[in-house]
Amino acid sequence: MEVIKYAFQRHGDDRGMLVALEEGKEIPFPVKRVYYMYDTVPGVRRGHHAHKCLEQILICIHGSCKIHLDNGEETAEVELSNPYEGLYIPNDMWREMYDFSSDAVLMVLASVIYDESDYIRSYDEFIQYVKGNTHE
Ligand code: T46
Repeated sequence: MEVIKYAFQRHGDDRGMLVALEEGKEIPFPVKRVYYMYDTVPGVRRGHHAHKCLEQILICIHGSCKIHLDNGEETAEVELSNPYEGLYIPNDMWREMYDFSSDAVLMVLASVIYDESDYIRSYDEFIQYVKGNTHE
């Protein structure tokens, strides 16, 4: 599986660091929504779903966490531990977020507004859905 992880440009000077993200430049989709999670309970695993029509970039702006990706054929584990790194997650990708450090803040840039009907929350349904999409 091709994992798309960005290393955003860092603007550093003697005052510290700054990362700037612009739609159409660093972010390859219109940003319609931003959300973030923090105070994650130790040992918890979040996500456990896929989306039919949603592109996202996950940025762990503080602390660290890991992301499990599954496209129905292959899986990958990705660690996010730098505030200048972004993980791109396309449509049709099962995701789980885990191993959050106690200080983790995971910010997500999303291409569409929140829509519960876009979620596939059953893994079996996800597998059927991606098989259908590839006409196997
Ligand atoms: C995803 C991963 C990376 C909203 O009201 N608006 C929102 O935009 C979002 C994302 C969530 N919510 C509500 C819905 C639930 O009552 O916040 C609550 C927690 O959401 P959820 O259980 O879906 O959170 P995660 O961490 O399992 O998944 C989230 C996103 O939902 C999902 O799209 O890709 O982060």
